[in-house]
Amino acid sequence: MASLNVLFLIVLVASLQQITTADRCPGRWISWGHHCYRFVLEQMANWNNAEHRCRGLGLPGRPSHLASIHSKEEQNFLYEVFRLAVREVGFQEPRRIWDPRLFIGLVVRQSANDLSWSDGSCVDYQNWFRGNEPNNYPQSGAQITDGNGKNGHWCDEGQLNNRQFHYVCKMPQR
Ligand SMILES: [Ca+2]
Repeated sequence: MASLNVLFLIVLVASLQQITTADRCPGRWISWGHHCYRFVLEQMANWNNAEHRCRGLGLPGRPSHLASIHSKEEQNFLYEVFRLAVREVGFQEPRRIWDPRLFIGLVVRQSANDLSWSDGSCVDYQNWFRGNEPNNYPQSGAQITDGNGKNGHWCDEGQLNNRQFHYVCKMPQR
């Protein structure tokens, strides 16, 4: 039931924002800008497996990866959907409800300045939590975070095959 509630919420958010999902995105994907986004809140995975599962959701000519973020507007959209899912529906992760996280496609390679998105796009926007993030490289995956006053800012966790979180995939619209 939890995943059904989450799905209902995403559809509700999409309709509230007057987002059209009719043609350009498959079911369970939300259209925003020129891309489709799939919030995977019904399961968790480590960063490597999340990226692998996102790739498996792609369509011919429309590669899917963990989401890359290139503007404050795109960040706000992703965080708003995640925030509503966490606070309004209730999460299936009670032990970490205070600090829910959503994997995105950013990897911190060898240093805080050595960043890459899994979809190969350029790193032209960052939204790290103030102070000391990222701080778990090398080879750490970034998450959108909600708890502890983080308000959607990004944190990293090492390593890519370790911690499991929910995640969000992104692919081009048709
Ligand atoms: Ca960190």
